[in-house]
Amino acid sequence: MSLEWRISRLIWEYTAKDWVENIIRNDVTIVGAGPSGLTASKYLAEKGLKTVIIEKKLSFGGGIGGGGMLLHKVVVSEEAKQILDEMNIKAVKADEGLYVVDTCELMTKLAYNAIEAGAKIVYGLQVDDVIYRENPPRITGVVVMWSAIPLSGLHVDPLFIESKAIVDATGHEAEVISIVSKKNPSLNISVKGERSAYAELAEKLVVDYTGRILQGLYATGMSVAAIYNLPRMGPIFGGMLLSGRKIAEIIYNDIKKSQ
Ligand code: 48F
Repeated sequence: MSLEWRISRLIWEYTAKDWVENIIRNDVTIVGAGPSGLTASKYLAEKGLKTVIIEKKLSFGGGIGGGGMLLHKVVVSEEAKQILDEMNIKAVKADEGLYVVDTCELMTKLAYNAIEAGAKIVYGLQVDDVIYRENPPRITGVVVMWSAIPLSGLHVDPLFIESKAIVDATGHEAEVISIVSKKNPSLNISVKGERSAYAELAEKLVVDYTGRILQGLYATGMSVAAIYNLPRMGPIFGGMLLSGRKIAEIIYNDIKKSQ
């Protein structure tokens, strides 16, 4: 057998096995591998929940990589220092209540900790709809497509992933909740868009408002700001990490209660 044939066979076989055993039915699907989604996935996976992150790009980290205006440092507030410590992310105390973190270290270690805890990140896959059920209204999964397909202009039907919980961690556009809101007007869910910058207030409110949107559907990170018209905070990331940890706790408790 040629090496070419063996390479192809192994990739098809092992990808198919992973999809069937771990991906198309899981406990939690997190949409978006930014700071909030990665943090949530670590805390969910370490509680033993089968957690899958769907990321439309071919990289993790979301907005972390851009730092502050492409400068390779971001700021993290004191309140999130415990999360940095738990993930062994180096942080310099640089001002009252503020730490400075290297962008590449932050995104790499968030992803490392998520994967070490057992979460799976799948790249190049885009969520473009959800699975919806009535009585009571609830979201039971997501509809996915390779992100290259919409770019190609080809008409291709998508596939489905079933989950007990879906998390919109898509950032400033709140892509998943926007789709739910547009396609299901009877649910009365609206995405108001975020407000102008007010960093101090934004850091607190994004955590306060993090939570469940509908049975089976949750929001974390900047998608929370987009849904509730909260202010933006710029390149300070404590709120993102705390929001991710909070949504993991809420989902874990909801799943435990439903068992
Ligand atoms: O934007 P992003 O980093 O979201 P976040 O976790 O963090 C926001 C901060 O980075 C920053 C900020 C606060 O400090 O203002 O901007 O809320 O990461 C979102 C990820 O979701 C992916 C996208 O490529 C990015 O990596 N994403 C967005 N829509 C989809 C998606 C989709 N429909 N399907 C799959 N992935």
